[in-house]
Amino acid sequence: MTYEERMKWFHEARFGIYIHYGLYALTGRGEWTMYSERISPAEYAKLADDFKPAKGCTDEWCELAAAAGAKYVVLTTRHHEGFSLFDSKYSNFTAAKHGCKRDIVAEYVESARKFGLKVGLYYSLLDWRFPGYFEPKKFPESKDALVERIHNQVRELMTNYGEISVLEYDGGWMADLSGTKEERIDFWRARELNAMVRELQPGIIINNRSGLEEDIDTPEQVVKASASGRAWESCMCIGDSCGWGYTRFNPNWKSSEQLIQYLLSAAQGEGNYLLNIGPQPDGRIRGEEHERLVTMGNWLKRNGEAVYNSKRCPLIGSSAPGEVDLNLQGGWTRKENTAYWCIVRWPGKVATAINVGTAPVKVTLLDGGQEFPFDYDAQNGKLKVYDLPALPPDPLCNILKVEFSGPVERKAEPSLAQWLF
Ligand code: FHN
Repeated sequence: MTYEERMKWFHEARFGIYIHYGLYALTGRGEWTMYSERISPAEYAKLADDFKPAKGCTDEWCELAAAAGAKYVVLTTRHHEGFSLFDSKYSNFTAAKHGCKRDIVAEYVESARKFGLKVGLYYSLLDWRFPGYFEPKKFPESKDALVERIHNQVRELMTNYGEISVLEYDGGWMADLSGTKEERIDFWRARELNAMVRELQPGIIINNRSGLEEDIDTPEQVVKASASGRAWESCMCIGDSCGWGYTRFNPNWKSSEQLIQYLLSAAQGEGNYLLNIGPQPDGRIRGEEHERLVTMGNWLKRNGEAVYNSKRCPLIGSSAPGEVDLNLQGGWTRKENTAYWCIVRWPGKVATAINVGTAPVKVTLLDGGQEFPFDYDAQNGKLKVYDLPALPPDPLCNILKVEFSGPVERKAEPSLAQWLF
């Protein structure tokens, strides 16, 4: 299967939901609690017998992800603290052997398929319970045991749960943040690991966090486009950046408007947006997250044409790496000779786009299809759309669909001061 064939669904999807759920949810202080409070593995393991996610919670996650308009989901099968949500021959510290005594990953993959979502699995390479992770020279046997463990568990994940579409490694850094890229690759035996993964799952997409570049870049908490031709996926929390796992008191919630803008920024850069939820100790989804995902899904029902399978657009305010920023009225996505003007700050009755290098033939509001008159000055590349509603038709974000007479081009500005004369 070629790279392009493997990536096709990913580019069509544009939007996924990340699910950080595990033993750490019981602390209510996030997925780094064990380390940030230096809780001993023996003390932390006492939580396991209280790990009892409500029956059907994986259905809730996946039904909400589908309602949000996401096309894939990614679940933390084992985070840094080492508790596996799946049954494993290589660990007793699992949800199948403690508390609920269920294979949550098995339930999750079934739910994802039930709701028509591609299945992604997250797996942390590091495991804080192994001294060999922190001091590999001092504890070489522990380091080797850790690496052997992750190879065996990744094999289990790639073997026991059907087709897996995305494998999101994490935790591939050295504890002291030392080491070259090649040293990290050697530490995890990443080439051998990923060869095994691709042997078992030929169509899988692997992220860039095992040390090897593999298929996708993964900017975190920011939307930063990779160069054209390189797939990428921005992952982000709804709350502030410290709360991937359930954090009970999390004051900074992004608004639905902001989340839609981040999704559009990703689409404008031909990338994906992987938005995280952190289910509560019982696996249920908290209101703040539920409300935003439903709002995003309702908006995407009306405007998804501008997002799904969208391409970069050369028009100003979008697309080229490093230039993805929503200028006064917003950036653009594109499909063939049609471009989608993502207007986040409604200009009122007249919308003006500059540096338009191709003649438009029709302008409509994507949601509802209402057509609007426009002027296009080929000389200076200015497009003015008239008779728009004075107030924003949609309070969240509005998309003007602009059909062009040919391939969409940006009109170069001969000089920076040219427009003054
Ligand atoms: O340390 C993890 C963190 O807990 C979270 O899982 C994020 C999600 O991509 N990854 C690491 C931080 O980069």
